[in-house]
Amino acid sequence: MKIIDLRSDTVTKPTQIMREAMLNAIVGDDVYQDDPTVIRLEKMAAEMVGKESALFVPSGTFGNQLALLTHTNRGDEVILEANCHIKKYEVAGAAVIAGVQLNSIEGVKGEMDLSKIKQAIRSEDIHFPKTSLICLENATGLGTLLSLDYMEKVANIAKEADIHIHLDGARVFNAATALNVDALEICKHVDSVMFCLSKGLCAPIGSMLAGSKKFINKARKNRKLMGGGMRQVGIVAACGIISLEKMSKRLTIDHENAFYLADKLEQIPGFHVDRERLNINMVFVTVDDNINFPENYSELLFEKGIKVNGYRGEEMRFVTHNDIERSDIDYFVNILKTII
Ligand code: TLP
Repeated sequence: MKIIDLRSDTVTKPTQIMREAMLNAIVGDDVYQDDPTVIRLEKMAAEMVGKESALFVPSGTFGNQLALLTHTNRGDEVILEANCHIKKYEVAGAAVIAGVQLNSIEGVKGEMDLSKIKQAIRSEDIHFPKTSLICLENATGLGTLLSLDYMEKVANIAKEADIHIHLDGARVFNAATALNVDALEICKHVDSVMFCLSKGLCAPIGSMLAGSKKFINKARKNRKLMGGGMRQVGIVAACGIISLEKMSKRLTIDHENAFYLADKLEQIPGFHVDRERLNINMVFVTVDDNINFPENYSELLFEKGIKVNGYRGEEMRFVTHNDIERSDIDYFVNILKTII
């Protein structure tokens, strides 16, 4: 039975072309910077986001935490949105690895108020930590987008205060697709960007951290410190090249499938899609209290070959990706109707 997995786009399997590329990849020792496939991937990644250099890292979390470690000094303060991945879902890595304090601002749809950012930047005072970084996320994990105009305004604030900006661009190619721009238009407003190859872009492993040559040289050493110096990793980087060349160009299909899924879910009485957060490949749904929604619904769906995250009475998230077709969506919605 085909498993239809709507939990995340992290579940995507490498494509047949990726599997063949892995088999044929020319490799070397990447800690010696000897792996031609990694070198090619890093060059391509840097160009696509308009930065001087890029570095292959094992995961998105690794790339974000490496960026924090490289941009800051211990005891500095970082400004970011309260619901962002770095704050919420990275196991307090910022405290453990970079040793920084997070100053989070509750945003609206992932967007921090500009005046609140300005207020959060510390002045010179014996009591205060130094504000050394602002982190943004685009697309956000809430399914929303930061506009180019907003990003430019944050960049101007940061420039004035001589602070760097790091972008968690785990889904920057989804953001670029939805905003109908090149990823480099988004990334020109930040000093560093992390983006994932292993989500909608289907690589089995890996993310990229990009920035200035100086920043990436420093990050390369910090990557070693964090245990992320990998050896014949061209075997995986070969998939990343296909992610960038090919898979980054097909994300519209996932987005259109998310809209299709949203339309279908809205036809179920008592189901509500958050339309304002329907921009990329994520559909957020709430269900009216009076709907008889079985608590073990994810188990019931799994019996029919569908994987979703467990329902805890709050919002549900369904994510479309390369392994989800329209017929899978039809099947899922029909099964869902039968169990409620
Ligand atoms: N997000 C995962 C979970 O960790 C929540 C998901 O299923 O969406 N930044 C953003 C915005 C992310 O959404 C994620 C993963 C990461 C960073 C971390 O990437 P990985 O999983 O490669 O460490």
